[in-house]
Amino acid sequence: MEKTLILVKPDAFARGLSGEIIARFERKGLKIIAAKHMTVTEDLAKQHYAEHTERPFFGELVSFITSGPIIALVFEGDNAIKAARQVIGATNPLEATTGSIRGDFAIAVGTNMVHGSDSPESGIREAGLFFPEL
Ligand code: YYY
Ligand code: MG
Repeated sequence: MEKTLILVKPDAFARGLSGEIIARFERKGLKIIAAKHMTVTEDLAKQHYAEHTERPFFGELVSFITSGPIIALVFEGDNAIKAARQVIGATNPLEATTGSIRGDFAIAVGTNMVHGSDSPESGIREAGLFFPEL
């Protein structure tokens, strides 16, 4: 079974949509195996988004994800990575389909509500970063 790290990002948390968002992954059939309320440190943000270090938006990405409290969760299930990314929708909320989290709740790519791991390997790596005890 695959693991995916899901982050309810600061925009979603501040808007009071955590419960709505978490419920969508549960309804899809994914199971929560770890969850916590936290604020991401700059160091953790840089490790988590290491693949984007050279991108022009990296600075904004790090400052946004560290800007306020989030909820970090690990969900487990068959094909958890693809299933979760389907629930989340495309990176640009304007291209995400209605019915997905980003399609329903977001407009701007920089504030797109949720993170989900993009491969089984990144799921394991990212889950380990946020939940070393797993
Ligand atoms: O995995 P996902 O979150 O859908 O997108 P990534 O390509 O991994 O980018 C991570 C994160 O960076 C994205 O959720 C928003 C932000 N971002 C951005 O601000 N501007 C872009 N052109 C691309 C991504
Ligand atoms: Mg990604």
